[in-house]
Amino acid sequence: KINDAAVVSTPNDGNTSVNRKHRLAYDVERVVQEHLTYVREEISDGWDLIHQEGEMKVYRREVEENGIVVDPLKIFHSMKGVTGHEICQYFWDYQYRMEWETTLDSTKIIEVLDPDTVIFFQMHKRVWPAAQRDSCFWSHIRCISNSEEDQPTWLVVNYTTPHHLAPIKSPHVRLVANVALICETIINEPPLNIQDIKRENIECKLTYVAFVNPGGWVPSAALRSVAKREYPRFLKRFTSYVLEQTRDKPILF
Ligand code: 14H
Repeated sequence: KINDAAVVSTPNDGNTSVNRKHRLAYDVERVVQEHLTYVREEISDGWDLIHQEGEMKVYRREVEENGIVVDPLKIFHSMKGVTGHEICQYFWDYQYRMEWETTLDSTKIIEVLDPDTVIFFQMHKRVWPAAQRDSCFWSHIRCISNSEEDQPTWLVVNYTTPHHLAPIKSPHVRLVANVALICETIINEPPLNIQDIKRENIECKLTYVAFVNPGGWVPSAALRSVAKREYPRFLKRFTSYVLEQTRDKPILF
């Protein structure tokens, strides 16, 4: 049977994404728009800079809900040599995931909703003194053109959803997450001809935001110290992986 969603949708075509009518299309649209609205928000009172390394700045706001740590996290980073499209593609595409993820035991796609939206089921490593966590979330990649001259913004959103193929089974606890990676590409000293752009002329400004609820009680201090260590480690490892993978490949704008 031909997949209707795949036939009618036009992958990565920018601002016209509600032409794909899978059951989560409106959910995806709502969450994407929310991230786009807040991405430019300045760091204000209540956000602590918890890690800084080169261009990377990791901020966190301490928040608890019913005694459970749900600290929002924001990372700003800037790197030379890769485009936003490349960063987002490597983050979204499941075939590379286990090469840069160090906090997962497994990852699998349990449903393809359209060419840009899939549902993942992942088993996380047990890194804190608590039950092992799993997650089930839709993952959507999108390109948004802002103007004719500027490079488009690329983003990936991962957002928890229930799924009949991923029932919650004790002793595992389900993480609840709303995570976005948003990338802008800047061309420094643009040559007249687009074909002459070299990797040294390109720069990517990325924002990573994570709202993760551990889904059950975890000792606050342990969770905060794991988060403080693991988020910067993830971003460093992931970005150097993308640099290494793309170095000798043609630039993907
Ligand atoms: O964003 C990251 N990874 C993606 C791709 O695997 C999945 C992620 C996600 C997480 C949880 C639920 C759904 C989706 O978006 C990189 C994540 C790095 C995580 C660092 C470890 C943080 C430890 C604190 C977690 C608190 C939960 C007890």
